[in-house]
Amino acid sequence: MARPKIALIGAGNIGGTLAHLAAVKELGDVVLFDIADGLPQGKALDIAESGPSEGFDAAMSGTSDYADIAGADVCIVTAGVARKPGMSRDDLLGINLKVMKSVGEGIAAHAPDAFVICITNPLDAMVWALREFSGLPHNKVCGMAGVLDSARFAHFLSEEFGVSMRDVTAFVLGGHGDTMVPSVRYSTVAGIPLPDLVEMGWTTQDKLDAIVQRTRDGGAEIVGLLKTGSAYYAPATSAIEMAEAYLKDQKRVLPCAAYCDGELGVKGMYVGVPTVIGAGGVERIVDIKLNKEEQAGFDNSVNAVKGLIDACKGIDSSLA
Ligand code: A3D
Repeated sequence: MARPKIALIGAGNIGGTLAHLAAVKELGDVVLFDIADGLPQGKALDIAESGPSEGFDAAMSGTSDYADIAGADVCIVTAGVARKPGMSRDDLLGINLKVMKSVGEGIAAHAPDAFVICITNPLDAMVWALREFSGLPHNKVCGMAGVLDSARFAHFLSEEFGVSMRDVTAFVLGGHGDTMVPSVRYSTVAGIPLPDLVEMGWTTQDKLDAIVQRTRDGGAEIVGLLKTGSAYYAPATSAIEMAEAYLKDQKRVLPCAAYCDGELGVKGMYVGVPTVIGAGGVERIVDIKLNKEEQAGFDNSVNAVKGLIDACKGIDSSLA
């Protein structure tokens, strides 16, 4: 059987890291696409030259021609611009919307059967626009944010409790912005919910509240430290987890920006929800019941995403 083909649209910080991870994990042959002259070719060659030491079998190539992504099984989209200090994700909307148009058309023309994972910010609005521009089925287009936000939450929790990250299950839903909803009730250590751990004296409510806020600010914390761009190692790892779930039909239960058609009370838009990812793409949305407080936070987040989608419609009349 031929190796799967993975097209990475955008060969910047996340794109390059995605290519390296995909190669090392032998997920398939990788095509890096970017409009920057020489960048995708240079990164592809550099990674290919790490093959003999690492011992992976995966062909790497770089291109600025959409024809070269033909027949891709997975497309991961990072094309666009990233945040600099002082910018919110929403500040990127105007520029990245235009990029989503060209990327959506490129994927539709050359890789219409691919499973598409969008990472470009502002995530929930960009994945919606990318789906609209590409015309691909909703279950084959999704956004990566929840896996990353949950990983950040899990990392902070494992540090606080002094336990292995493998035993922490953290869960963040809603839009990928300041309004995201880290769910304390659905996050556990080896199945023990966080509120029980507060009662057991493992941490205090104040410390837990601070961790929830640090999770919401997780992207900004890294932007503030790097000063020249945003996070890329953990975002790339998160998207690779989703791509692997699709390519290996793992039926992973992962939070991602998925198209909701009534689930969790959301209709006709993308927002972070728990999903099952397998060979069918986003095969299912886990329609969990939220309590009053969680629902209020989630609704607030959904409204923020709605505002961004309306802004997209205002900028590009073909979306209205
Ligand atoms: P960066 O290193 O700037 O890479 C972006 C690449 O996109 C550059 O190499 C550009 O040349 C390329 N590009 C620009 N326009 C086009 C185009 N029309 N077609 C093809 N390529 C193009 O950024 P990055 O890799 O650090 O981040 C990429 C995106 O991911 C940004 O929008 C970030 O805000 C976003 N991001 C999202 C998350 C989430 O959790 C959702 C996390 C971190 C970053």
